[in-house]
Amino acid sequence: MEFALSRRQEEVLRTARSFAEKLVLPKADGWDKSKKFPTETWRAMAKAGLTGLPIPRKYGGGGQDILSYVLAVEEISRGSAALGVTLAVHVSLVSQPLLSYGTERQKMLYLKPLAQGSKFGSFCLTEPGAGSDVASMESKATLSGDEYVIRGRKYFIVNAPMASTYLVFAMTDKSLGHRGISCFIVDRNMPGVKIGKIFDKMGIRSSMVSEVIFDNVRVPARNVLGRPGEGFKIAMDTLDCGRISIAAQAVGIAQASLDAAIEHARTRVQFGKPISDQQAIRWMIADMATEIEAARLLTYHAAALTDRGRKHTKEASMAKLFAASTAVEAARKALQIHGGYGYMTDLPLERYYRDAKITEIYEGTSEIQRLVISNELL
Ligand code: COS
Repeated sequence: MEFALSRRQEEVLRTARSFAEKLVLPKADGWDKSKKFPTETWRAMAKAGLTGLPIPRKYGGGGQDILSYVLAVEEISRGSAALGVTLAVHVSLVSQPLLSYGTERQKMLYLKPLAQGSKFGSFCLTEPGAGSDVASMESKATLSGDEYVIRGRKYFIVNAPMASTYLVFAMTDKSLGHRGISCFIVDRNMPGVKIGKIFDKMGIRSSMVSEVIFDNVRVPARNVLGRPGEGFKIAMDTLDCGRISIAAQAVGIAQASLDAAIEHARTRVQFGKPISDQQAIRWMIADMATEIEAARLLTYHAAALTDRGRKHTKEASMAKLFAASTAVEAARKALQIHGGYGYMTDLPLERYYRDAKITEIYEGTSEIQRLVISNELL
């Protein structure tokens, strides 16, 4: 078993870390407060080759492996979890399925600009009444000549307000249950695509999340991704990879929390000595560091399995489950170590706490991860 990163992976890690330290960390609080997506920084990420890292060069990407991409998501999320999820959704939930299931035409037309970062991608699966229970979706796509007509509403869709390319899941044959779901590539310019409610969120405030309405959108049949009826499988397969990137996001938030806690514990003096001399504080820091390392190893392991073309459903869910609770706990402890200072919005601790919570919810709640893990075991 080899625990070392390759030279290429180390290089990606260095690039992402330096990018995050120079261009993300110092600005993340401002983005959070203004609730505005940092478009300029995204452009700089594209220029640095971070928006298509695991996509082959032929399709505009960086030709790196999934582990390298995971390292980048972790580093970006250490600076801003909102920018981290924007990247994770763009790559894992849109570019990756286009790469795995797309035709050559679809890859050239849709994947390439996404990998180059000139367009945004968005994954339209969740509906107001269909969250964990994907197969209960109500969106419909009806074949009419050589086009499908899509009608439905998608909810809590990350990146939707600024996206140009949507992967949209809809029922093409309700009688077949999950086997009647198909996946479509929908262009923002197609008539009938409308952005609905823009959500105001507890955390990841500078990422854009909205409702998307598909009002009789006519999509050419050649824009079906994979085969008709293959949508549920594509969604599950995509989420297997997406969950690893959310685990990486959670590790990034947890690491940022630990970094802040160590710095504060060393410099804050109470009872005549730094609070890092108090056993209560030392134990919290030791537990945080141990849990973060375990979460990181689970995440890298799931990524490495993906790179080797091995099944990684269980490992991705384990990584996400553990990393998400580690992030929430690390953010809570770091805030506690900061005392009253941690509760104020002058410091980023309360942001870490708010941001960490969503990792236990999106791309499958922690309860769904336990369901997936137990299904795999039993
Ligand atoms: N990869 C490929 N195929 C998979 C799969 C995976 N990881 N997981 C399930 N499948 C297949 C099954 O093999 C089964 O295939 P058949 O058509 O041959 O029967 C089919 O999908 C249905 O599987 P299952 O019966 O387990 O589906 P359920 O409707 O019970 O749903 C869960 C399973 C709950 C795990 C799924 O709906 C899920 O992941 N929900 C959470 C959704 C989510 O993460 N939402 C967030 C949206 S993005 S923010």
